[in-house]
Amino acid sequence: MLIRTFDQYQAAYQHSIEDPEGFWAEIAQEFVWRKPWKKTLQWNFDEPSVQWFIGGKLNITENCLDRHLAERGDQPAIIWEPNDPHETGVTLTYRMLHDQVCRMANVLKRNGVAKGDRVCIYMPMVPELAISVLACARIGAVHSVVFGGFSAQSIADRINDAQCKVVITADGAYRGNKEIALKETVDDALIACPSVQKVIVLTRTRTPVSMIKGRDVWMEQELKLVTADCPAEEMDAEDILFILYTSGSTGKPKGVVHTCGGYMVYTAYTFQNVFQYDTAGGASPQVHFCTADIGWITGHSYIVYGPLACGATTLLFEGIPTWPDNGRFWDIVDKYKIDILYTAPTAIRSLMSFGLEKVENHDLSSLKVLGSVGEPINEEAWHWYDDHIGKNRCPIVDTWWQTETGGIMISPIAGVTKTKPTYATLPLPGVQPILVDENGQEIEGNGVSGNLCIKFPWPAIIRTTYGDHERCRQTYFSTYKGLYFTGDGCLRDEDGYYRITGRVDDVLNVSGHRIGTAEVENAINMHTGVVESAVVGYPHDIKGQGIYAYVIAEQMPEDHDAELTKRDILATVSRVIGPIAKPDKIQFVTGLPKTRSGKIMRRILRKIAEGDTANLGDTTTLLDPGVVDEIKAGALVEA
Ligand code: 6R9
Repeated sequence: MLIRTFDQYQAAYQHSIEDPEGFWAEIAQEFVWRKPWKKTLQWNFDEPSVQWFIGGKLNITENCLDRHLAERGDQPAIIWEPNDPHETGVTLTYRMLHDQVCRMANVLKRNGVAKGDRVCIYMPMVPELAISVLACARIGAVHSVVFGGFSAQSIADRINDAQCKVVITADGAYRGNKEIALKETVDDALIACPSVQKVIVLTRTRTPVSMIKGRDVWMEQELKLVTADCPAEEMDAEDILFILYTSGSTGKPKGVVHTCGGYMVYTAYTFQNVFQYDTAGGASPQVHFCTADIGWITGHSYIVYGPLACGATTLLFEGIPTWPDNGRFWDIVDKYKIDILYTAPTAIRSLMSFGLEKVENHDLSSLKVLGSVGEPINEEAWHWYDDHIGKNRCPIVDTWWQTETGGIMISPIAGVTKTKPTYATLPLPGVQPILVDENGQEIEGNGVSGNLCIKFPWPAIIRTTYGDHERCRQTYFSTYKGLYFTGDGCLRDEDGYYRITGRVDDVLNVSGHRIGTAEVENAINMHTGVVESAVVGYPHDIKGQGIYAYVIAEQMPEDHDAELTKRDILATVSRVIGPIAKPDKIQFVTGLPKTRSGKIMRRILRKIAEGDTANLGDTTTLLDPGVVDEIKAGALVEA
């Protein structure tokens, strides 16, 4: 399954195109199946309906845990580095992790969770988060991890959409020098969540929390009441493994559904190949450090499932890159002799801005592969990463993929594919990208750009959006007939290399976090006195994209303080979605540029937010062209 040379990559790619079923069946055979599958693939992108390894039975935790016990039971599976560098970390060997996952699975059972039930997980980046995720998978419960930065309202929406029966959380979380009250936020959410019967609470910060009789239980006490004996539930390859909510261009976030068999095969295959993880194990196994939060897909696939399915050692970091100082990543790299570092362009740009002092006083010689994910990486950040972190001896894998794709799609294979700054380079075996124009016509040849689609299913493709299959069809499979549409724009250069240029829909990418403009507008519009708003992205040095909001407010009294109102609006957005969605700039306007049919012309607002007012393009279709001059005059753009 491991590709070592470019020739092998080309051969594997060719095989995967000519005989996709044979290609993936061969890889899938390397895993533990309770019952073999009868048919490898059945698909149709119109419904859409995609099934891999049909009839196959397995449990992903047997593949991530049990099957490693004989050979690598004493090898570290998870290394945990706490927020505070002075606190002692935790290393869980495969045997210990297996034991703890089984215990936690029994805690879930004790609390009424059965196969198919949904469990919401809202936790800090502690080992118990990974353990809870795996415990759900062990008993066939469906996990829905919600990132710790989301508001009570966002948690409630997600819990209600999936009708979760149980919530796993902690009293609080540490993030840098801050303490965040997680349980309190969950309590606020649960006022509006009738489906939730039990809340399992881990002690982390030991901040005072309310514990409701009959509903809330302490994880530590529950764990004392169970054994470590928990046989894995037999799952169908197409049973749901998890739901993960992500933003789209319209309305509320959708629950992306991934299933057991295909997701396991694909995350393990891509993990091992892209990062060239050496699974030899032994006395000093390679250490993989993915800096994402498990609340996002990157954490699901490349902290938990992919690495563990390969028997790797994966590092889980609770804190942030800039605390106690901006050398924290480099402290961790040296402390654990990290082999693979997988992070986001926004983190690289942020660390770049502090200069080289904290880089130069570290060794970093253990690093072998560097990865980037989440947003396009700009040339300057790519070179800084290459020069100062990889010292020009570590290949950089710029990995393009999405929550919906489950795993990496377009990326170099470390040390195998020749890299090129800002390019995700070539599709991995099994991935068939195509570029199309607005009419869905394929754009062939090289030196072209268009909208990125995929024309053939891969094992970890989204199966549905939870509870609303039509939405899945609409969003991904209806724009271009017979194709999965990614929402990204893309360029294919003369060498056939792919470069992802960013979203072509109304989805923002702020510090690698996906946020829908409509979601932010809805939140702003909930603020008292706001009549209407329009949100666009603009280039931001560190975050990649910043959020620019144009807001029409009701007539304000003479002595009204606009700055205070802006702060109130930010508080509302924080309350409704979470701090990650707070606009960077708010401009009050008296009107928005609309077409005669009432559609906001975001193109114009985007140009103004970018400071590119000389090229507004055609404004003749506007209902009232005058508003554009007013908005231009008040724009909050630095000269
Ligand atoms: C894994 C993840 C997906 C969106 C995607 C694209 C952007 C991700 C990228 C990239 C350029 C890369 N994106 N990786 N753009 N180069 N290497 O990030 O999933 O949170 O669902 O975001 O992120 O725009 O469509 P998700």
